[in-house]
Amino acid sequence: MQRKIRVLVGKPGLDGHDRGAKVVAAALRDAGMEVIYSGLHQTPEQIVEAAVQEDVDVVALSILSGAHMTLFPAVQRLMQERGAGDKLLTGGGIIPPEDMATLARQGVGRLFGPGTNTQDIVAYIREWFASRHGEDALTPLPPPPPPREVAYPSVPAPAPVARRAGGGSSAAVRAGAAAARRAEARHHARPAKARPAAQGRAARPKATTGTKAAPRSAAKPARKPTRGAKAAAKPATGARPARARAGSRAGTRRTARGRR
Ligand code: B12
Repeated sequence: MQRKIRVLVGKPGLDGHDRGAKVVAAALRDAGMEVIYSGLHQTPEQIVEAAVQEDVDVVALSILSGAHMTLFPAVQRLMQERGAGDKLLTGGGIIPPEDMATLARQGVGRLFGPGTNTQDIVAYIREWFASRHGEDALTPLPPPPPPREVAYPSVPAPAPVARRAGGGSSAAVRAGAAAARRAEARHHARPAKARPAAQGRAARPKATTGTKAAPRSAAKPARKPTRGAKAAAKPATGARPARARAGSRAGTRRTARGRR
C-alpha cells in the first residue's frame, strides 16, 4: 500500500544554524513526504519523544555545532530504548568524513555535508523506505514545483553626476591640487634672507597654508645650505662678510623688484 514517508527533521543541542534544516525540510516536503520540523534547541529526549508520538519513519538531524559525536549516539540509544530502533536515523551538517564513517559503523544512516544536492537526500530516503516497505509503498515523486515568478521592484536609474567644466574632479581633489600648487610656488621662491646652516631646523620657514599637501622638499630647505649660508660658514679670509653678501643679494633683488 502506498503511503507518504513521514520524516522528523530535528535540531538538537545549542546549535542555532537552522538554514540547512529548513532547506532540507522544504525539499523533502516538495518530494511528497510528510515533514515535521522540531525547531531549534531540542534535547535528544524531546526529539525522540516527538518521533514516537508522530510515528515517523525517519529521524533526520541537522548538526553544525560539532556535537554530532555526542548527539547522534544519544538519539540512537533513546530510539532503541523507545522501540524505534528500526527507523532510519540520518542527518547532515558540519561532520568530518571520518566521523561519518565512525557513526556509520555504529549503525547511523548516511550523513550529508555542506553543498549536498537535496535531491540526493530525497533519493536516499526513498531508497531506504523502498528497501523496508517495497517499491510499491513509494508514492510517485510529485512534479517539481514551477519556478517562482519574482517581481523585482523597478529601481530608478541613478541621477547623472553633474560635471563641472575643467575636469570634473571633486571639490576635495581641486582643493588638494591648489594646495600643492601653493606649496610648489613656496618651494621655488628664493628666501628673502639667507640663513646660516647652523640654525638647522629652527631656521625653517613656517608654512602658513597648505601644509598638508606640501611636498616634503618644501618643508626642509635648511638641510641644503643656501649659497649665502655656505659663505657664512667659511672662515673669513679677507673676503667680504657672508652676512653682508647675503643681505646685499636680498637687497639687490628687492631693489630690482622695486624698479619693475
Ligand atoms: C550561515 C552561517 C551562520 C549563520 C546561521 C544562520 C542560520 N539561521 O542558519 C550565523 C551567522 C547565525 C552563524 C553563527 C555561528 N556560526 Co556559523 N556558519 C554559517 C555558514 C557560513 C553557512 C551555514 C549555512 O547556512 N549553509 C547553507 C545551508 C543550506 O547548508 P548546510 O547547513 O550545510 O546544510 C546542507 C548540508 O550540511 C546538509 N544538511 C544540513 N542539515 C541537514 C539535515 C538533514 C536531515 C540532512 C539529511 C542534511 C542536512 O544538507 C544541506 C543542503 O546541502 C557556515 C560555514 C559553511 N560554509 O557551512 C558557518 C559555520 C557552520 N558556523 C560556524 C560557527 C563556529 C558559528 C558560530 C559559533 C560563530 C560564533 N563564534 O558566534 C555561531 C553559532 C551560532 C549558534 N547560535 O549556533 C562554524 C561551525 C564550526 C564547526 N562546527 O566545527 C562554521 C562551519 C564556519 C566555520 N568554518 O568555522 N553561522
